Amino acid sequence: MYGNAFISPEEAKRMNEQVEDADKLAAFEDRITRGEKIEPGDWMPAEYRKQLIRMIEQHAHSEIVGALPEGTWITRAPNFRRKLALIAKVQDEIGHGQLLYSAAETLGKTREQMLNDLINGKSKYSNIFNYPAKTWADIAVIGFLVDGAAIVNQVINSKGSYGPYCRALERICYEESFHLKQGHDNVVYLATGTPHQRAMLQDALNRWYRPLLHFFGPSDKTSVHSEKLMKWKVKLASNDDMRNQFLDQYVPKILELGLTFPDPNLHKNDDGVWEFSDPNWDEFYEVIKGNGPCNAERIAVRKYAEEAGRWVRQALLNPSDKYVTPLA
Ligand code: FAQ
Repeated sequence: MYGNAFISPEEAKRMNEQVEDADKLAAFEDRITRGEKIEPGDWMPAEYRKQLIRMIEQHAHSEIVGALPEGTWITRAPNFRRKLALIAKVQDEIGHGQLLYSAAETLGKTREQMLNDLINGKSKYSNIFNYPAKTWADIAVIGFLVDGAAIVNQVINSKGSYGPYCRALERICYEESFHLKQGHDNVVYLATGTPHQRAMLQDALNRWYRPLLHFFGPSDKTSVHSEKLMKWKVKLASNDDMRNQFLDQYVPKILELGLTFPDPNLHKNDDGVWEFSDPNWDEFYEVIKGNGPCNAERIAVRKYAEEAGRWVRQALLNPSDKYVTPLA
């Protein structure tokens, strides 16, 4: 399926093979300095295209895999109102994946290629969705803090240089703000509930703290792509700056509920920068390599969805095909 792509994969390959012209590169960088948006048919360096595909594709995968930990709680939501809200949120996350795959397609990689790379383990997706949602309090923490972290990152990225990605992010951020409200409501409810509910929430916070620090990527000293991405205004803040903004906004909100973070060294220094204990970066690299607690399970679910949905895609593409049959 080739949906909204403006550039075919063949065209993108041809454009990448062109010798990079110094004048074109200078004109491109001038446009970025002036704050203009780059659009799909515009000339762009092959490396810019490659980086954007990598980043938007990873983001799209994160949305559809990110729906899985929460999705497992739809049948176990504690009441009808919470269930309705969770169903709507999970549906939104899948919709964000759709928007982002469409944005990545404009750069010349098809959705099929992206989904194949996801299920074959070639593409990455956010570390944070490789941890289990063990209790209902995990759903509260995901809704408040994972969505909160995603908003910090996405609001910043939405001011970037590539038009289709920024427009997708603007829409996504509106919806994420709603997710945040339901997550906050859920956190406050549990924090002000019975001792058991508070303990369950504290336990969830303890488990999500380190993956949340990892969420913004490795420190600026070890980040691989930041320099290039910031030069081309794909990223407008470094990983450490985004992490700091997140801690600035959310640590006080958790502390004011009388909850804690499992890190005695977490504090803001005199320069306004948050300091924390080493969040175990080895664990981060293992998780993004595919060795986290739930990587295999998440990919297995995506593989199943691809296989079980194949007949639907075939039926949509070839409605007259008599031989299209659902999986048994
Ligand atoms: N997870 O050089 P850098 C959401 C990789 S959406 C996994 O610093 P960069 C919504 C990175 O790819 C969440 N891998 O990378 C939701 C690279 O490896 P590579 C996703 C990570 O790109 C909420 C290597 O480490 N958001 O949550 C991670 O400059 C609730 C070196 O790193 C986005 O994707 C990570 N956390 O900066 C859904 C936003 N961090 O590719 C459901 C767009 C780094 O060379 C429920 N992305 N790596 O093999 C970005 O802003 C950037 O890509 C960063 C990383 C900031 C994530």
